[in-house]
Amino acid sequence: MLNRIDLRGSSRDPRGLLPRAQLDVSAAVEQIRPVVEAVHQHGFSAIREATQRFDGVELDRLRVPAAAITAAAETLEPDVRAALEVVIQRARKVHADQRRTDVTTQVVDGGTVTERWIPVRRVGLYVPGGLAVYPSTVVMNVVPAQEAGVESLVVASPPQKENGGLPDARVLAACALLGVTEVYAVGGAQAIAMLGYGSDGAGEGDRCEPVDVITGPGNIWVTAAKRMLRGAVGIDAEAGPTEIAILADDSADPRHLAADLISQAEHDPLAASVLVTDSEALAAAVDTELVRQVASTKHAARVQTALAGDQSGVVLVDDLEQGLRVVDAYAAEHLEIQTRDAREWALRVRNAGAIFVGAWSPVSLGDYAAGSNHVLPTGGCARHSSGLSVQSFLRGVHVVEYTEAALRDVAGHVVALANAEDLPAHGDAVRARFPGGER
Ligand code: HSO
Ligand code: ZN
Repeated sequence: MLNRIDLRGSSRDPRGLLPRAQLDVSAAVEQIRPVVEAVHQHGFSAIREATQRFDGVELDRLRVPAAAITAAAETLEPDVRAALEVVIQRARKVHADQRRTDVTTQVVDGGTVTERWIPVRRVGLYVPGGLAVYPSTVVMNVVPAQEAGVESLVVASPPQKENGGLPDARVLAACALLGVTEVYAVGGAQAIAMLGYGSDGAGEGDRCEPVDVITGPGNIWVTAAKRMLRGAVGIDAEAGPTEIAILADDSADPRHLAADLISQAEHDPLAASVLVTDSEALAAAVDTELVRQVASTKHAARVQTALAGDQSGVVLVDDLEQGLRVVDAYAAEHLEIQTRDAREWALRVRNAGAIFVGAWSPVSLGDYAAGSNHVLPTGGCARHSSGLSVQSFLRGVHVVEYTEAALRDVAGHVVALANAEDLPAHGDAVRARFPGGER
């Protein structure tokens, strides 16, 4: 079922040899540009028009009424509520530990630099609709923002025809459980534009003030709009179709591996499932398992498409050392290590959005209930970016405070460098304070 990429005996750099979906975000930017610009110029009327066109929903207001959010929590199935409560509590525990304390460095006598961590004031959290609905993504966006101390946070999620033009009821219920009251029934590029530029609404109390940071996953149109807005607002790492890579040796259980590969393929026909192994026998056993398990999985059609797609495959390597180079080159959103001494191998990984160690830490645990965050970099962005965290909502601001003596002491060096850069006025700004000379 999986494409086979045999790198055994190859000493070439594995980058470029590995399967990966190519998303043309730049082309998508050109397609959504008119929508984003229309929302910027015309606000609500443009959002209404786009919502009618893309979601088939007639929006009569932007904001979800408070009563609808409360009602969604009240009608939530008890098992889903209990699960969300546990998941929120675990995520809070992990993200609370990510809070940063201000650090003051005494650089010299009388000279300090303090790094102050200041939360951004207002954030917009995007929760996608599409093939699935994602109350868990509400948790993964909201919890780090709240733990960072963000004072104003809003959620935007596409309106669902089946829910009377409101976002999915479970998404609303998750908002209620987290204490989020500002929710917009807007999705796609128009939601990102609304968050970034702000928008008027249908009348009294129905407007969206612009935010400082937008986070959260979405489809290619959402990603394109975020790319377009970057700079005007802060944006988290770009999220493309989900990916799982597994580094496994012959100690791994093929039934588990197949189940895990299927679990992420379930998101999207473009999702990537990649197995990297030094065991031909394991590769064959996983393939047999995939055929067996796909037959009985609910979303067999899209799973099958994802697994058979060019973006998925089994990569055969000589040994785990080469396997490690391969998974580092791939920089998966999710990387499972299912080998002997899994923890040792995991410690050596450099590039991955999140790492799942050993037989009892599947990706779907992390998707929901490990306490870790599931908004993670895809498409190789794990080489340079991290998943969503408290840090995504903080800015480190240097606060500089020197005394007269401490400035006098370093003045000559400032002047020397200012002259070297042919910016003498910089030096003069220091000299002006010491009319009789610095010494
Ligand atoms: N695997 C997705 C997150 C998710 N899975 C939400 C289930 N619900 C991207 O990390
Ligand atoms: Zn998932």
